Amino acid sequence: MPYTLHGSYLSTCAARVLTAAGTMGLGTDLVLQSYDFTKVHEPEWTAHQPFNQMPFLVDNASSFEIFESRAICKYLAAKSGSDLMPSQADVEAYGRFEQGCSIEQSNFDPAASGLAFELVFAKMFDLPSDAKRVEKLKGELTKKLQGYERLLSKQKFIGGDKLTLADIFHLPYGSIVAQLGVVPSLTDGSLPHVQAWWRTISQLPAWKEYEKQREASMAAMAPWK
Ligand SMILES: N[C@@H](CCC(=O)N[C@@H](CS)C(=O)NCC(=O)O)C(=O)O
Repeated sequence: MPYTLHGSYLSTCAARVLTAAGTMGLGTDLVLQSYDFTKVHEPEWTAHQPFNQMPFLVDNASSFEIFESRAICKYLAAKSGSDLMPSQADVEAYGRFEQGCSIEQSNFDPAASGLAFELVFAKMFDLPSDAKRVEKLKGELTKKLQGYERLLSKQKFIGGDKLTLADIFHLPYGSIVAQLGVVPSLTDGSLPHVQAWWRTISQLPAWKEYEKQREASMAAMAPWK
């Protein structure tokens, strides 16, 4: 197998990599080696990912290792020549792509991942949830989506007029926020360009496949349900 991703189906960051790899057509080249979350605290894990987080990727041909889900996706795209990441030779397309990646990381992820933590993961890990923070994050993400609407009225996707990794990066936390319905403007049509964009990316076959695999994996570990 060319690539091994060490993580879990329950890891949103592993989901990002699995969806990107599937969309690049690398689905069968990459296998997920699944672990319990407690594993990230063991020295055996921090030798590969020093920040006690999953996932990390091993390129089995070279034994090269890389962590940080977005960097893993870009590594896979560079190696496979995928058009989900424009070539640096096309400087404008590449610039728009990097702009899109930064938009996701600075304007979407902080609020969306915070909401996912407060409303889903805190419960899952028996941690307290902060209702005041939830309200604050809802307001922040709602405001950010107005910026998304302005951007998406000028270009079809976050990184330009074509689907790129920048769009895929939104899926794991965006889908949690969408399912919870806590930021209605993502899906209710009040921001029509955002709604159309979200509908397109959340229907990507590799994302649907990931969701199926996650369900199967959760069913296999009944205590998580
Ligand atoms: N920026 C990192 C974040 C990784 C991360 O937060 N991983 C979570 C799972 S999605 C984790 O391993 N958490 C373990 C813990 O907090 O104990 C990435 O994108 O890979």
